[in-house]
Order: sequence, then structure tokens, then C-alpha cells
Amino acid sequence: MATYQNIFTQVQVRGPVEPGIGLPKEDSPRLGKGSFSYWAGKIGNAQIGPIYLGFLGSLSLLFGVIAFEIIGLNMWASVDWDPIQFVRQLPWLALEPPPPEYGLRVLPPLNEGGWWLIAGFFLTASVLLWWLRTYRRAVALGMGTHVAWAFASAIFLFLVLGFVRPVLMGSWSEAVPFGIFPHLDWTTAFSIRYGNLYYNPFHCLSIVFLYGSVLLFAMHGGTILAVSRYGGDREIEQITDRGTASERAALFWRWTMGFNATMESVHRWAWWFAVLTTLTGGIGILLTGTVVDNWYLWAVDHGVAPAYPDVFQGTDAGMGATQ
Ligand code: 07D
Repeated sequence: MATYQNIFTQVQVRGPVEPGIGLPKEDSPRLGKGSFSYWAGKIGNAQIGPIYLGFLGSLSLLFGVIAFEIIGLNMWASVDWDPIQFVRQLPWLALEPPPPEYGLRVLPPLNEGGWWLIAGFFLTASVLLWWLRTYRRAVALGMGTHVAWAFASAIFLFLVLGFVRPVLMGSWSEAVPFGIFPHLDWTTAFSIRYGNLYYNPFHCLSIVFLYGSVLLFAMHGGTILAVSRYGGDREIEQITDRGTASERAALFWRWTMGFNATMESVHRWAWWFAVLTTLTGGIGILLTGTVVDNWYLWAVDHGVAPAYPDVFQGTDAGMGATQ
């Protein structure tokens, strides 16, 4: 345990570089020898590297860079290759998916969404390869695969937004554009088009879990910092050898709200809240436009929202789309 103490405290130990546990040769090709950074030590472990990249990691990075380049070059081309305008307008620049007339065409003209499809392909491959890498590194280290499955939940939402739902709707034009403000504009347009996403119960659930994750993180982070003077930040010892820190932390919550998570279960709470954010979110997006066309009218039908007063006497003018 002693060699790892610097991970959990602010003391920056400068010994020989710690290579980590030994692994079979074919499982541990690491790049670099490792070095120390004072500033990295301020926010985490002072040791940087060696890094394990391997085949999956290298391919993932390569595909990610290709996607990033395609997106960036298309944005640059859209301002006639003017470097100043590229920097000035960057937050507003976009690489848009193909327009509706191309449906699910495999490769529309490059300047009409073709580049979007190619970039999307490389980005998706990159994200999936990175997932495989997180899974395989965890197995190689003899860990559980919890991080990989949490990441899978985020990838589920990513695939729903950019691939599964557009395929169900029969058009790539349904997908999200690349770009900072453009993707935000897309969410607003999506919400309005489908009758206000606030009335989508899965969007509600997703927000509950998103805000819940933040709350749990603040509670847990705050609690551990508050008992770090008793060694609470050395969580592993606290779990196996309960001392005064974890007892106080538990007691604090039992006193203030009558119930306390345990040193173990608080991490399960956090994991589930984070995972359910994107899982419920993805379900909500899958249902939108496929099963439910207008979330406001859905909410009226289900007694969640009041109907607008019938100001146009007997017509449904102003109500927009029908269910
Ligand atoms: C997006 C997917 C995983 C990402 C991965 C990463 C890379 C990097 C880099 C190319 C985050 C892959 C990418 C590796 C690539 C380069 C350079 C995870 C993602 C794997 N909403 N809303 C949510 C709130 C409104 C709308 C979720 C709040 C309006 C739409 C969340 C409010 C409108 C969608 C949430 C609010 C609207 C959402 C996202 C308040 C119009 C979604 C959860 C207070 C603006 C998404 C069901 C998440 C969803 C979503 C919160 C309002 C639209 C809970 C707090 C009414 C269209 N909203 N929202 O973790 O799941 O995302 O909806 O007003 O699609 Mg919303």
C-alpha cells in the first residue's frame, strides 16, 4: 500500500517512477518511461505515463483525428479557407448531415452531407474502439468492467442520436450536426418540432439522474474532503479498516438526513445515476418522432399538461402537429 499513498493525499512523493503491476508481456506494451509534473500532482497523481496505447488505442486515436480533421477542414472550407474568419466564426460553423431528399443514401454528394457521413463513421469507429480498449484494459488489470459499461450507456445515447433514430426515421437529416452552436440549435429545433421535450417523461428522468449525479458527487466529494483530516481520503483503508473518518462521515449523514450510504454503496449510487442519465435519455430520443409526434399533446392526453383554452372556437388551429 505504501507505494501508492501519493494517489490519495496532497503529498507529492518523488521516488522512482512507479510502473504499476506486472502483466504478461503481450499485455503491457507501454509508451514512454514516465515522468513527474508538479502541476499534475496538484490535481491528481504527479506521475505522467507511461501510457498504454496498444493497437485499439492507436487505431481509435487515428480514427478520432481523421473525424476531427474532416470536421475542421469542412468548417474551414465554409469560410473560403480564411484563417481569421475560421477562428472568429468557429463556434457557429457546422458540418451538417445530408438534407432530407437523400433519405438514408449511403453516400450523398460530399458537400451535401457526404462528409458528415464519413466523419460520423470515423468518429463512431473511434468511440467504439475506445470502448473496447477500456473493457480490455480493465480485464487485463483484473478489474471489474464497470467503467466500460457506464461508458457504453453514454455511447448508447450517442448512437441513438446519430445513427439508430435517423435509421428508424428513414433519413440521415434527422441526425445531429457537428459544430458548437449548431448542435445546440439542433436540440432546440428538435424540442420545438416534437412539441416541447420538457413533456417527454424520459427527458424528465434523464434530468433527474443528471442533476442527481451532480448532487451525489457533491455530497460524496464534500464528505470525503471533510473527513480527510482523519484519513478519509485514503478510501481503501477506510473501507477495509474502518476508522474514525468513515464513521464520522456516515454519522454526519445519519444525523442530518436520517440515512447514510456506506463507503461502498455510495459508489453504486453514483454509478447508477450516471448510467441512467444517458440510458433514459436514449429511450426518450428513440420514442420521439417514432412513437410520439408531439410531447405536449401526449402530456395533455395523459393528464400531465392542461389543454390550451379553445380560443379559436372549435378548430384546432394553433395546436400544431397532431398525435
Ligand atoms: C450527448 C452522448 C454521449 C457522448 C459520447 C461522446 C466524443 C467527442 C469530439 C468530434 C451527454 C462522444 C463524443 C468522443 C467528439 C470531436 C471533436 C451525453 C451525450 C459517447 N435539458 N435535451 C438531455 C436538460 C432542454 C434536448 C440530456 C436540462 C430543452 C435534446 C439531459 C434542461 C431542449 C436532448 C438534458 C434541458 C432540450 C436533450 C442529456 C433545462 C432544447 C437529447 C444527457 C434545465 C434545448 C438528450 C432525452 C447527457 C437526451 C438531452 C438536460 C432542456 C433538448 C438530461 C437540465 C427543452 C434534443 N437534456 N433540452 O448526459 O437524452 O448528455 O434527451 O432546461 O438528445 Mg435537454
